[in-house]
Amino acid sequence: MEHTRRLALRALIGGVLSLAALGAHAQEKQITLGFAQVGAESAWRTANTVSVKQAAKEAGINLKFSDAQQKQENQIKAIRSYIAQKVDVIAFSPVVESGWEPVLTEAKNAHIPVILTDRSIDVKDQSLYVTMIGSDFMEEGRRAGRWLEEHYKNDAGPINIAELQGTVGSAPANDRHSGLMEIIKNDPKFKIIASQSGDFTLAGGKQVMEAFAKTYGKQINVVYAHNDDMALGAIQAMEEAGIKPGKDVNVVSFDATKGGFEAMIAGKINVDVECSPLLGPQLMTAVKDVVAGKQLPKRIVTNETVFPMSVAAQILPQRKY
Ligand code: GZL
Repeated sequence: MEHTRRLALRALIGGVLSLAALGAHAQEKQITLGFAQVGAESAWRTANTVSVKQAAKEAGINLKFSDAQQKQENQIKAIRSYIAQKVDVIAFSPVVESGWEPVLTEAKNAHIPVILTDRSIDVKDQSLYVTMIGSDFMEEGRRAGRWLEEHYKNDAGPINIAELQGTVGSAPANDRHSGLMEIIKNDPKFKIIASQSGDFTLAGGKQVMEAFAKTYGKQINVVYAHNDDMALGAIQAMEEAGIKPGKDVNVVSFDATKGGFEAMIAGKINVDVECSPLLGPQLMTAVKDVVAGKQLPKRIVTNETVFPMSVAAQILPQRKY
């Protein structure tokens, strides 16, 4: 009897130890993350890519990375490939808000959790993604609108705005426009006399501003550019048309990149609404939490502010992108 009990106890201890070892081994299994990036359209995007890659390395996460050249079909292809490779988690920055249900349903059916970074999507089934990590673009638009209200508070107007929109259908373009409208819609002195997409690129911003300068010339009081790259392109176009950006025309921009700060110091951008691309560390924490089975909030908003040109020279040395 005693001998049997001893054998049973030994087997039990052996089992517990091997389970513990298995558990420990399971925790050591490297996580593989498939990340489908929008493209390389802007300085913001380049900084975002650097942040994701650096953070994956520091977190010991195996990163599979793709660049979609700003085409939704390429992002969908990349996500399908990550599903086929059975990655642990998929993350991406959706180039546009719509058209994601089919491929995200495939990820859900494959039991691969999806994390959104930077831009959001418009889906009925909220279970198609775990969380969205990124800026509140509506609030960014409101901040720009509040700056305009304050800047022109003693000016009866009319204040004519030429808008350089970001990528058509993208969350930042939709919301930076809507956020602005929320603030100025009840103030008749503000009027958007022209609005066209420059697709978040410097070349696009320059091309659109060349056309605006030809058509509207000195009628334009404000250029409202959805990112610094388009603002910098518009500055080139204004100067070629004999318009002084930052003086004849107030330039409002978004991202607060190094290029934006340098243009503010040169007096060519009047205010830059910050939008942080440094999402890598938050993404990797979320990836590890998802794999560990932890609950995540549906929305993780990045903290950011507004920089008027008056503070640009003092702040630039502290900037990380
Ligand atoms: C905003 C991001 C936008 C930036 C642009 O979070 O999606 O895309 O404002 C970038 O510079 O191209």
